Amino acid sequence: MNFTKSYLKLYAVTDRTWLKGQTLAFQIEEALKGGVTIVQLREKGLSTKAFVQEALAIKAITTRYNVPLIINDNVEVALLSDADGVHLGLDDMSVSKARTLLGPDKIIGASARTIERALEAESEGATYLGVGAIFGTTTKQDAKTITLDLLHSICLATAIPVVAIGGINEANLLQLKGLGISGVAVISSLFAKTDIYVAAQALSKLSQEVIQI
Ligand code: TZP
Ligand code: MG
Repeated sequence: MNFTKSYLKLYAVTDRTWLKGQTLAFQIEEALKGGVTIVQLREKGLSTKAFVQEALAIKAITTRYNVPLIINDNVEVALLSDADGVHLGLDDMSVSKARTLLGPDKIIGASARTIERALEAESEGATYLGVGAIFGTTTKQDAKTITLDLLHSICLATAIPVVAIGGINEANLLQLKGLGISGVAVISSLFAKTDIYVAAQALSKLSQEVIQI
């Protein structure tokens, strides 16, 4: 996979809270049909073995759509499943260590909510930044919001692409226009919906309006 920032346009992060009796594989394929451009497997309770098995199954789907698969938090799972990359929060492995383990070609996303952290992650070899929470969210209990001004400043300060995350939905997405972001990441405004395919289509159209090419 040859990464370009266009892969970040509509970033789907999975959440078993919203399975509603469906499988994750089904939900992810609906999202992909609707226009999702990158998928992150976010699993907080699985063993390494189960996480790897799931990643291998989902990778077979994302590969058919030429969409990168990112593993949340866990570099070991990313290596064992040959996923396209990882996303690391502030409590996870350092970006520099992950870069050493994963090599130059894998995607490494890093969470940042200050300019200092953004620049540090960039210098350690991050591929992109996840910045938020932008709007109020109940999906991540400890997520504090940052201002749109700070999001804009981080985009200006760094050379790597920025994905906005946190509380983003069809009603507020266009507020992100002109800030310099390369994509929007969503959980509940996609996976909590009854029709994930339709939700992805709508979010995809709106994302096109706000991203900086
Ligand atoms: N990181 C910052 S906010 C957030 C994460 C993982 C949750 C985003 O979920 P939602 O449902 O799109 O607000
Ligand atoms: Mg994390």
